[in-house]
Amino acid sequence: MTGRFITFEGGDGAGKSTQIRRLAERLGEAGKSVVTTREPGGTPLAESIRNVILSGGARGFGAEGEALLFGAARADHVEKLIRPALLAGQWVLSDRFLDSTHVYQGLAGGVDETLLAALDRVTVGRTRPDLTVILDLPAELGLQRLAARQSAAGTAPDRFEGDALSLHQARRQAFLDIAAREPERCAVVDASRPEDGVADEIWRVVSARLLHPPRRPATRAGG
Ligand code: T5A
Repeated sequence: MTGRFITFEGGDGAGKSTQIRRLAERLGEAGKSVVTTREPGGTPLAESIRNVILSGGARGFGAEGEALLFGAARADHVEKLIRPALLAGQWVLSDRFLDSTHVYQGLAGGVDETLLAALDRVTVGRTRPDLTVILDLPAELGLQRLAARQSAAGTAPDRFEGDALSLHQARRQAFLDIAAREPERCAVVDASRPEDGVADEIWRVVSARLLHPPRRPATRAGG
């Protein structure tokens, strides 16, 4: 695969959609062909599963059943959109991916990690992110931003946004734990700052890790 795969993760209202838009613009100016997408969703089938889950219609299945639905949506998304785009050399920016399932359904939702790891193998195989940007901010601030957006648009919180503050806080910590375990893949960015500062830091991370990575010292054959 010649393209690059970047996922954005973090709590509700952290600014993922906003920052994906900003990064897509900058990568486009740098001459890259970019595809932006989201989870759950990204294909017609996965978008229909999104509607069922986020409306709360699948709540009765429990966290395990919801994890299977997220997995089914993801398998379609990877097969029909993400993998073909990467094979065509495009940069794919996804609003959420595997880590969201591990945090929302796993660490904070109680679904067994062994089951989730098996689901990952079936749904995405070796199509894993080159970089995951974790937008970190206090849960209260993310919820305030969402409340402001919802009151302006006249919409209501979805299936997960309406959860207790303590659960949102546990999710924030769970994303930070993933970043601590996988520092080579993940970069934590302070998302409590104004939009421009967050965008600049993400650009620095993408430039350093993917656009202009440091050259590895040449190894001598033989010796
Ligand atoms: N989920 C998802 C699971 O449980 N398991 C899974 O496997 C997956 C894939 C998805 C839900 O599903 C759950 C997680 C989610 O709860 P969603 O609607 O896609 O639902 O929800 P989010 O991914 O959380 O997206 P949101 O739109 O809610 O938040 P974003 O994208 O993080 O934030 P954004 O950019 O829309 O910004 C929110 C508001 O803040 C403002 C924006 O203008 C906007 O109004 N804003 C800022 N304000 C001040 N300073 C900044 N720096 C700002 N950045 C943005």
